[in-house]
Amino acid sequence: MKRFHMVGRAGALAALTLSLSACSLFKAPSTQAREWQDEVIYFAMTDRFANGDPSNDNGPNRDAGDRADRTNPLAWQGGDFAGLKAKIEEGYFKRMGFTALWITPVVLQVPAIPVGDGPNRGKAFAGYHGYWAEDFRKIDPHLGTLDEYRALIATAHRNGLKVIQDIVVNHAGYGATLTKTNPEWFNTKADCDASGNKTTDCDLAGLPDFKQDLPAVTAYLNDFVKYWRDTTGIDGLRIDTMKHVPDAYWKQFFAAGGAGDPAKIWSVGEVFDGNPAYLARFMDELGSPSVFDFALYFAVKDHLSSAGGNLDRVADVFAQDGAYRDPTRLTTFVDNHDVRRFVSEVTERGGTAAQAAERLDMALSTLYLSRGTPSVWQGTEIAQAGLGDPYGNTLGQGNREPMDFTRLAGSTLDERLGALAAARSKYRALT
Ligand SMILES: [Ca+2]
Ligand SMILES: [Ca+2]
Repeated sequence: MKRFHMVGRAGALAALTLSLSACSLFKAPSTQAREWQDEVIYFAMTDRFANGDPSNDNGPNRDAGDRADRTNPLAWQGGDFAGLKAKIEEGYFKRMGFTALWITPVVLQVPAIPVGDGPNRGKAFAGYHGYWAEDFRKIDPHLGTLDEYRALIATAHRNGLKVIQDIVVNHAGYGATLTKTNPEWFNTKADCDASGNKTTDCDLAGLPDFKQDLPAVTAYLNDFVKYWRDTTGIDGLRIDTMKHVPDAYWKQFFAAGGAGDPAKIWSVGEVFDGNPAYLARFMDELGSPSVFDFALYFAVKDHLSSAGGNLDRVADVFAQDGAYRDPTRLTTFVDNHDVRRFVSEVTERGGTAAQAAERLDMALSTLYLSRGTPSVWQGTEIAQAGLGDPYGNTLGQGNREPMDFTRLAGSTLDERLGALAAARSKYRALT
């Protein structure tokens, strides 16, 4: 019990979770290999992590929007596979106890579009994040080459790191060539209006929305996932916008022999919803090995970020673990690239920067000493602030600022992450 005394209230939550998890496991043992519950994931946005090769900063040089521009938070910044590989070789992830690396999508992006409103109006808005595919089977040259991607994966494996590739099967990028060669593959406004399921059949932010129910589309999407799965050595998939894709697609995707067959590859889905019963459906009915624990995220964000929070609300999330056949399969997080960073949740509630770092430490302790696989967004180790998507923020204010490694010297969170990972590894019950 010593470990619980060490971490105070977070430990008490962990103890509660453990007892609930144990009940669930007894009720219905998981057939999923346990190994992913023992991983600790670091999430890097490749373009904003480390620039190992300045020669690729301007990508395919199609137009000005392809050029790296550090004065524009919506432009490419220069980070690449070479930068990630160098950091692995330097022991950066290992030192903090990470065992898996999730990177943003690697595929070729559509050209930049002009920003129509907000503080960055008139600037180029590029696919630096990777979620705007032009070609689902090509590497974006800003990040490097296919050979460099393979070298990154091989280096990761040599250094005890699994690699998780981010994929999108919900949509293509704005004006992607596929929308011209195969326009019938995408939902129209009329399809959206007529649909009984707006969540799956309407576009997100105007992005071309695939009709996964068409057999040709199902096959196309499955095939590109199998291509990456079977030819690069990746260990896992992070699946974007999962709730915006019809259930029938996921059922065949996760079935035996499917592109996401859990016997062949682990995956974690982004289901942006705070209701455990809704999240559970994607694992227990549709077959996803894991989903992100948005329920815990919302509680941690609202109740660990200020002295006025109510810890009961965090405990309430664990109390609903019975919604899942196996809650240990959830992937937990305190923030990510789509939400305000936890540090800014604290400061926006009136906390100081020092209090924000302390509260972040507490939030991470809660995660690491609870069920689920922790995932940590780049910048956490330096208590990076960030108000939200850079689209609506000026340079320096958003949640996807390039990593500033010089700030590690002034941070204790990198050591703390290492200590927490060591505790999880030593006391298996914590996972
Ligand atoms: Ca570069
Ligand atoms: Ca959709």
